[in-house]
Amino acid sequence: MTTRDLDPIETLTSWLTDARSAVFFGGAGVSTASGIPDFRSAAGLYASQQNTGRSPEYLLSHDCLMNEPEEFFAFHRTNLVHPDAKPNRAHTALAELELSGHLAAVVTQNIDGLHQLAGSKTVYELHGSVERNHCMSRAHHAFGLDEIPDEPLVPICPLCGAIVRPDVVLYGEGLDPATVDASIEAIQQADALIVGGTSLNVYPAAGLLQYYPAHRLVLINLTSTPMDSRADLVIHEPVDQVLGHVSDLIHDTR
Ligand code: CNA
Repeated sequence: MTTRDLDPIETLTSWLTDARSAVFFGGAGVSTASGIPDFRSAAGLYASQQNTGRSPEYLLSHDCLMNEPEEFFAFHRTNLVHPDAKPNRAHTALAELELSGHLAAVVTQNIDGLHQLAGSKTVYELHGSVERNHCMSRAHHAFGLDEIPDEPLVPICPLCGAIVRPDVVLYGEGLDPATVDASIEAIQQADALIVGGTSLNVYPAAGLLQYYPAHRLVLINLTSTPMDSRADLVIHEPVDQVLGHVSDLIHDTR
């Protein structure tokens, strides 16, 4: 039987069963089932910010942090920090696929730390993580999410008085070169690339897909993306359900 005879779930299952170095490249849609809104869905942050006169791009920018830190931290705390969120089936399925030797790495645009919480070991966080924070003095004092000074509205380092900011790549800031290099290497060596829960609108992150040389490019997203026409398999279904189903099929039959 060829993959032409299989439905999309069976095809993905067969490709991931064969895979020894697959990479998952994901975005905010991976965490919507954990109750964290994405940016561009109807229920996302862009729609909810529409009437406030301030774009999420500005409120999450380096300029906003420097010029209006109170606005920056109010938006960041309310919309991007979700300490009670739990991994969903997408996160746990990817951890299972890594453990069973099919998946080499998760490359994520997310900043929520849920892949690690689910048990994934090799996770490249292109946009950083709200779990890590540091003060903006040369001393670079580090704080976990639980340790960030609460007051005043703008968190201040108790050791040196500088602002404590999240280790998140803001609009107007560059990506960490070591994380980009490691992501490119994993993508170049992948025997399947599964892209899920991302609109592929944010650059340079989305541009990393161009480094994938092989076939077996899979897109799992509720809505269409600019890469759909280049993919070998497109599934417009919830990524948590698709990956959960595929992981069940692979791990129940081993
Ligand atoms: P985006 O532009 O909001 O796109 C999300 C995509 O996911 C959309 O195309 C949706 O249709 C799709 N989607 C939503 N739910 C599901 C689902 N259950 N199954 C399948 N598809 C779904 O977000 P991107 O990640 O593409 O944009 C990158 C930004 C978003 C990064 O800078 C992130 O830091 C930022 N972000 C991250 C989080 C997080 O860490 N959880 C939350 C919100 C935004």
